[in-house]
Amino acid sequence: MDYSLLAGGKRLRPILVLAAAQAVSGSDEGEARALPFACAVEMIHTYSLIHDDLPAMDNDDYRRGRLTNHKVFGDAMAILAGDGLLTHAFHVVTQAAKLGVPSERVLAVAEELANYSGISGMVGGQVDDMLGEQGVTSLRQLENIHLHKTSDLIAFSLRAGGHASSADDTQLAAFGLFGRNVGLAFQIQDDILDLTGTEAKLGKPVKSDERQEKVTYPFLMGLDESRKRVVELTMEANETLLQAGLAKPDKLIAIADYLLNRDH
Ligand code: GRG
Repeated sequence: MDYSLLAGGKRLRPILVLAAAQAVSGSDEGEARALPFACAVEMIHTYSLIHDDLPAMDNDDYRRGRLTNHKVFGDAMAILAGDGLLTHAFHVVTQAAKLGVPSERVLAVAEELANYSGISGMVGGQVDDMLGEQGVTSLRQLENIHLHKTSDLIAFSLRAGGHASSADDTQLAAFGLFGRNVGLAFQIQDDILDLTGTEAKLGKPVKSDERQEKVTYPFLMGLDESRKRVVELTMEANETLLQAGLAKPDKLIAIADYLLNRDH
């Protein structure tokens, strides 16, 4: 569990939890109360990466700059490390009550964590992805997979931060929408960087019939349209936040802009 959890990674989801808590409360105190939710979402994210890397799924050898969990500890221990992180995340969520988060908010976060990461969220998205691996042909199908695989956990992160600072329903809804759009933009940007990285290595454009077997946004929309979509989604996300009556949305907006301009 420690090997993968402490391997690094961008920590995007926990950072979003803390920034959302601060956006509502306008103070660092909001961030401190949200810390258990931030840790819990990173545990869920890390478990999903460990399981996704297994031979029965994506069969990857490297993750976060080091050998994947199963390459070092074997498949059985990697499955158990994922299971352990998934279960422990819910324990960690409950600890927020000891930091002063009202118990009805802790309960709401536990319920949302189960929904956003579970069968109607991230796990459901992974199932659709695996079942449709050869058959994804439309943008709508692709978008639906990424809304669950990627956006749901990001939307959860924002809403959890909001709950820690007792956000109202309008603010929670705005966080959900911001997370949806930023998550989608993040995924499209990932696909763009994958393709442009490959092209840079090859020193020539990759033709559509030579592209990787996976259907991606640039594959379906082309590079220029994909880049435009990332900008549109980010602008829409930021607009949503500015209308939600937040005390201090600056950090969240800066994160969305940073993701828009990232090159790795
Ligand atoms: C196995 C239940 C189960 C789910 C797997 C997260 C996932 C679902 C699969 C990993 C593959 C993938 C590309 C998913 C899309 C989400 C995504 C972009 C994950 C990588 O997140 P980053 O870039 O990773 O935030 P770091 O390492 O920086 O935390």
